[in-house]
Amino acid sequence: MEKPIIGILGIKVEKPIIGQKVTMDFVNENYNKAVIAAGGVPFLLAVPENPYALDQLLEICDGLLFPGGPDVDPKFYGEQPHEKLGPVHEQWDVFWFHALEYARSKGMPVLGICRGLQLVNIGLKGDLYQDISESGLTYLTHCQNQNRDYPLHEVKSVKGSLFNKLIGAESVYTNTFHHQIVKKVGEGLKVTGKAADGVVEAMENEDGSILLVQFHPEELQNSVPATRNLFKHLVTKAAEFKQKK
Ligand SMILES: [Mn+2]
Repeated sequence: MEKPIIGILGIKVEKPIIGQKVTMDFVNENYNKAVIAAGGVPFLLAVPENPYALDQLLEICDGLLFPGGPDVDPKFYGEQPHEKLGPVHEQWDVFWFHALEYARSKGMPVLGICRGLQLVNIGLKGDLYQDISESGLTYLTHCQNQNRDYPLHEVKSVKGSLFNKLIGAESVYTNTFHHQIVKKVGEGLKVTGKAADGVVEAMENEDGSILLVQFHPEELQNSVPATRNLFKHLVTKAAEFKQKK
């Protein structure tokens, strides 16, 4: 059987090439590696100028991965920018929201990581604290100085949840690279993993077609092998979706 295709939502980076700035469509290679290791075929969905022009590409996909990246523009949850808001890119957000709507309309499975968790939560009518300092839940660091594969803080899972099943334990140590956190949980989502200070670290929907984590499993594939199961779950769901297409 052919492997399922996992569309990975892209962002853009600027790099100097022979002395001139060039804008490039970008995905961290560790997402590609993790999808391949899980048995999927990764496919970069580069942000197009017209966010609605690429449905033919979305049709090719069997699952979507919403990776990490910059903050989401707070206008999408009805807020003005907080002083600690990072750089935002409305065009990228609109494309990602459109891809999410497309996936939801077809029942295509979704894995959201960091920015991906945050954007999917907003897309499902949740919102965020624009900076963790707004929340009053500040006694742990959520932006580590350690290497990206270093598991720094604990995430406790909810018994009986998909997240609990996938990590195969009551809790798991993860990395942490975020300054924004979930405030209102989106419709149809439940919180299934939390840090010791109460910060939301994992969410999922009823049938497991949406799985969201605030940490970065793509960087933990070797240091915390249980995180491989998050990608395996996406690929398994995508294979089911592909068969029913
Ligand atoms: Mn964290």
